[in-house]
Amino acid sequence: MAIVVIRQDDRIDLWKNALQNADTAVNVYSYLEEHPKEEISMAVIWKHPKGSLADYPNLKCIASAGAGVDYIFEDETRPKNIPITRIVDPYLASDMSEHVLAVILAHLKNLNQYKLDQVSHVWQPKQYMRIKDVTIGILGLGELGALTASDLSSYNFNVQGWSRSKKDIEGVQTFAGVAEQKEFLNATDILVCLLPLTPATEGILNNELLSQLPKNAFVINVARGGHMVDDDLIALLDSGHLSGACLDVYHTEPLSKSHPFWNHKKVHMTPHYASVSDTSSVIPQIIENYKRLSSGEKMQNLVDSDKGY
Ligand code: NDP
Ligand code: OXD
Repeated sequence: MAIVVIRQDDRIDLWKNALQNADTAVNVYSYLEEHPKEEISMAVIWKHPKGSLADYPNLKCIASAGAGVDYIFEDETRPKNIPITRIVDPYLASDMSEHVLAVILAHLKNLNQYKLDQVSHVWQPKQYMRIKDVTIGILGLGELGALTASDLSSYNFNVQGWSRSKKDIEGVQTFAGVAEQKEFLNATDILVCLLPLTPATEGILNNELLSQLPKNAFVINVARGGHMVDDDLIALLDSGHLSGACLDVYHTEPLSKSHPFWNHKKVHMTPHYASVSDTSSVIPQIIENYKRLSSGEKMQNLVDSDKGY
């Protein structure tokens, strides 16, 4: 049994070495080096080249190096009927919560506009908003959404959240399912998307949904680009229905240089870096799962393949 690390970014050696250092008894390979493919039982992957998982005849587990697993289900050639695990980690959740807080405060206090004004040498004081007057609505109350919601509540924001099944989070008003979505949206000043990307949530941030937000609402998408219908967002920003959007994720990453988001004054962008798996924190859970896989025990942080998250 052995582990292969498959990812196309410059963190592949970091991941391989971190796994190896965590347990020197385990054989860990990068998919870019010569390695015995029939020995591989676990693939630790992040946005792998489609088709690459099919190279391993004895693969028993696909371990996502991030929280999201949409890119795995998108690979039709992946081995089906083997478990998929994902990352659930306190730093991944708290980093996301901190990112969302930073974006919200920058919006309330007009910091993005002041930066643009500075570049143009414009002195133009603007009305700011107070935390107590703002209602944040979070789509998705899972590992990241639930912490973000309760952290924002502890800062005295009015916070509400929407998920598939009903939740009970102190200080947060919760809504569930399609039947309660409208009430949730109508009262949301700042919408934060923290849903997984699945067939049920693809394109959910469309004209129909975003139009149900009050005029001047602000949208934050830190989940996946596939949730957003880009043209609908731009139309609602241009019509003045939405006051702005802050995006961390895009349909294609990196975003193409010609995409209209780059030059849109109401769109603020970060490069899919809201919250990133920290190897020192997440490697132990992957090694623990590898040991459980080797001994036939149930692994942690399993993905429900029927739900797709
Ligand atoms: P979880 O699986 O823990 O939570 C998902 C939440 O979404 C759950 O509350 C779930 O409801 C809800 N949900 C799923 N489908 C639906 C639906 N059809 N209708 C309503 N609610 C739904 O995910 P995480 O919190 O760990 O992560 C969320 C996403 O964040 C990831 O999938 C990833 O795409 C993104 N992410 C982005 C990062 C970045 O840097 N930008 C970093 C890390 C993650 P229920 O609880 O009822 O099942
Ligand atoms: C993740 C991500 O899903 O980084 O972990 O987007």
